[in-house]
Amino acid sequence: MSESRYEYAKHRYASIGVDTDAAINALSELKISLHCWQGDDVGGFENSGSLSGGIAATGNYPGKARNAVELMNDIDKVLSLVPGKHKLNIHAIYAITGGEKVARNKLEPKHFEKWVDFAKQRGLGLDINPTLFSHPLAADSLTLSSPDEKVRRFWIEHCKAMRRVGEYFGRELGITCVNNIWIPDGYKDLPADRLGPRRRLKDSLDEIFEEKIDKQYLVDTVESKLFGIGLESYTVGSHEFYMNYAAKNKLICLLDNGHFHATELVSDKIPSMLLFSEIIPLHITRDVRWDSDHAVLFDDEIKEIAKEIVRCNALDRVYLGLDYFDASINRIAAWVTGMRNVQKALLYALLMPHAQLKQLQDKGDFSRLLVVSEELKFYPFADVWERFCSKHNVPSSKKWFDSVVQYEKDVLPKRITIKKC
Ligand code: RNT
Ligand code: ZN
Repeated sequence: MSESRYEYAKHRYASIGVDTDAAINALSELKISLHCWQGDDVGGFENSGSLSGGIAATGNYPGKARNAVELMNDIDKVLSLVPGKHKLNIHAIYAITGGEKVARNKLEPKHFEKWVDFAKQRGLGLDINPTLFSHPLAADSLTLSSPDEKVRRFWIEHCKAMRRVGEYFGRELGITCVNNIWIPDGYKDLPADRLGPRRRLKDSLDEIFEEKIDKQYLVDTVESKLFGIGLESYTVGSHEFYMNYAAKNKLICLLDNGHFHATELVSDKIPSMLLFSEIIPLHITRDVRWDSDHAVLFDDEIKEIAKEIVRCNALDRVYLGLDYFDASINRIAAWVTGMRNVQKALLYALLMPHAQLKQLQDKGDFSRLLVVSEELKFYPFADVWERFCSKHNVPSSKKWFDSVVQYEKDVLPKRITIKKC
């Protein structure tokens, strides 16, 4: 990109009191947790059958990663096209056990050593999730709230085991690991008892979090949901359940913006949550009519989420993570699009004169607030984005996609036979 375009943009933004260099520097510091599960449609390496738990990856685009080596190669490709240094989000089903079958309640740090090596070599942080779906003991979509004590116990043990894996990630990498618990538990039809399952979930969580782990290494989060496919009438881990549980137990609520009513916006929840919680972790997705898990766009809601983070001065209090799994398009393109769009939204928000806009609101000058906000949309944002990409030596605009197309031609067609990890 020509220097003069950036210089012009810098000048335009400076005229409204915005420092583009400072915005680029602030964005360069922000880590996004890249979800490993976009690479193989939440398959994992257990070969335990199909995805279950009220979630679904739709599409059958060729070339999905079939083992750890392929998934790691794809992640490298993604990281080469995304500016900055980030984190990688791993699910328990991505344990690398060298062919040995290890029950989920018996997983140990050693089963994730290869991920730690991978992260160390690339300067990444790691996050972790227990996997409470796609398993025979979750076949009826009841795990931590199951009335079957054997089933409940298995999942409690699994969650405990994964907290230890998370602690190991934090210790080894010197970057705090976020351990997020999401369960599918719920019912398709109207339940006869809404309290019982929630009471059992509460008891399970109490047990899981009994072991105190240094917050420097591990931060525990709980993720609510509204409904799942086949679980439309009742979700045990609702937002109210987890907000209250987290508040009472000094835990953290994770907000997935695909997990609320269609007109309910996570952007509006952020400032409220920030008043009561030190940290807000996010699963950023695009919900199209339901929790559809489409790749994130540079759309109004993602911009609004970014604005709230920036204007609440909470860049260091919000953990950004992606969560979608689109199998209908090139999976690497889906990954990169989402990562870059989150960064674009943050840059967009960093390039706004928030103090002035707040003043207009407080003065009641809503005409000017409206006009200035609309004018801002035509500032040369794209030139600042190009500068950010070139600073981090990653291709800007459509050039990154050319390189994905090349990778698709060179690498993906070889993935025809089943290989073991
Ligand atoms: C499901 C939740 C959950 C999962 C991942 C794979 O609705 O959003 O976060 O998507 O754990
Ligand atoms: Zn999620």
